[in-house]
Amino acid sequence: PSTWSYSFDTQVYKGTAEFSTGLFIDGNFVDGSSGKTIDVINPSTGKLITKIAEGTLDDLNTAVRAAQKSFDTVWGLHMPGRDRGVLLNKLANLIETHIDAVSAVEALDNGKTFYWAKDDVTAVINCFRYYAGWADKNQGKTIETNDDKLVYTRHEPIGVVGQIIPWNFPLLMLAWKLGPALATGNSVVLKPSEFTPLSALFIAKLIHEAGFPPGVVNILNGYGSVVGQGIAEHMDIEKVAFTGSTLVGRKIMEAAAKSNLKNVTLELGGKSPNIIYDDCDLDAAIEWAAFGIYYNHGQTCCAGSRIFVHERIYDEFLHRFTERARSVKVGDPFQAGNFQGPQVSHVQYERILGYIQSGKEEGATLHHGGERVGSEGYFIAPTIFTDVQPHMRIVKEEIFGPVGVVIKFRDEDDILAQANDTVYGLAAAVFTRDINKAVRTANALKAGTVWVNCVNSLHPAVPFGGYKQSGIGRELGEYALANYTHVKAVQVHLSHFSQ
Ligand code: TXE
Repeated sequence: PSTWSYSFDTQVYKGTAEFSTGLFIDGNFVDGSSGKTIDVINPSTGKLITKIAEGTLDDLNTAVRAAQKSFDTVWGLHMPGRDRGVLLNKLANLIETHIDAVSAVEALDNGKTFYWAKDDVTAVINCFRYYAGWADKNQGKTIETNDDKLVYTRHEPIGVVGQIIPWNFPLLMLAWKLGPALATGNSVVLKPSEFTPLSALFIAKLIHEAGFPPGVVNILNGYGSVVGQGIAEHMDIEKVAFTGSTLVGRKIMEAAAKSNLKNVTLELGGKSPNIIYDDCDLDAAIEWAAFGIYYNHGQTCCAGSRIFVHERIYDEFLHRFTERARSVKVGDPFQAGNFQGPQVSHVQYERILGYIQSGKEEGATLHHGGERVGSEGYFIAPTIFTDVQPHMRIVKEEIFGPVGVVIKFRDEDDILAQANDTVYGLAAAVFTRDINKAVRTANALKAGTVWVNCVNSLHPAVPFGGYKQSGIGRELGEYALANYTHVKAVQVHLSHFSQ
């Protein structure tokens, strides 16, 4: 397979990245069986960066066989957890050694700024180290029943697991998936998004260098409708973990049900409320609200896209929040000081502009932004809508762009009804100085995460996932280990026959 080599000569990073553009199967980079390729586009310019191998169903079968073989012979129950932990730590160290080059590749391919890409890669390293620590600590229990019985549980790896990840946090989602799966001894076939395949190939090279046995991690680029769907339908894949749209999440669950009833975990969309009470620290709340919706260009599943403000401070908030939105620097991801780069792809760019158009047509007020920035690439101005109604698409649907709606509320009852009026339930945030009100509100919100006086705060030890149509299961923390293990109960009868 071809090698891609790229010299970055930017204000924030100068250096070279080099890795294969093939499929990473059974410990080697190989060409795809069809010989076809996928174009990788730079979202800052709309121009081609390189081409990578496109995986097929044949390639998927080869990868699954390699994964199964590694699981049956050298991984799974054949390698002690301690040694798996050593490998995960080695991988984390290698990523740390190459942190600037990895971050630059992520920024180039995804469009997030180099600064924030490096923040992601730091979180990737922390995630692998966190799960390295779990590798020899995920133990079963002994359970008291009768005196003539010894009963215990074992937490056994599931086997070959499929993982399908999106483009908004290409590497972070890879780490959230691989970390717990490998710590618990599963072999993996992972499919990155066809929009952001490059950084995963870089990590595949480092996985090889770290010394993971061949077949334990297979990274297969390809289209969702082919390789992704193939993973969900595969009879020899025992579990599928997915992060992406709710639409595709449904397809995956359906495919799992129709094939081998594989275990499914899903992390899907959101329309998270940010609740700003009138007794909050307003300066801080404005900063957090802007971070909530404009961070990662709004392409965050937990983005605080519905900003609810108490009627007493609504006017002041809106005025100052608009100033804040105006000050967000949009532009070249490799220029220091820029906060927001381009949206990831032309499809997403069009989709977001479509939502902005729908907001105007449905009668909302486009209060700020709403237009393209510059004349090339997929840049969109930080945008604010006001005067919205609950039925409008910009209030109900996930836009996945830098578009927030600001909505008034009267009191606690009113805000809880409005905040929970959504099919999603991924995250929520509350801003107040009153601890009782904060906890009361947090308890009443139907969301997998509630942030108090902050937003978008993530930590590898803290579980993350959704209520309602935002998903099934929890990633991160100790909770994620359960996604990747079977619990086996062993009952040992200690005396002679008795019933
Ligand atoms: O996602 P897809 P898209 C939301 C967000 C965004 C919308 C569309 O609202 O605007 O989804 O984005 C793979 N079987 N999120 O269309 O298609 C695909 O190749 C199996 C929220 O890009 O869901 C990619 O690897 N897999 C989200 C992955 O699914 C399939 C992150 C995600 O892409 C498949 C991304 C199929 N039939 C988008 N079809 C979040 N929760 O963070 C596609 N894929």
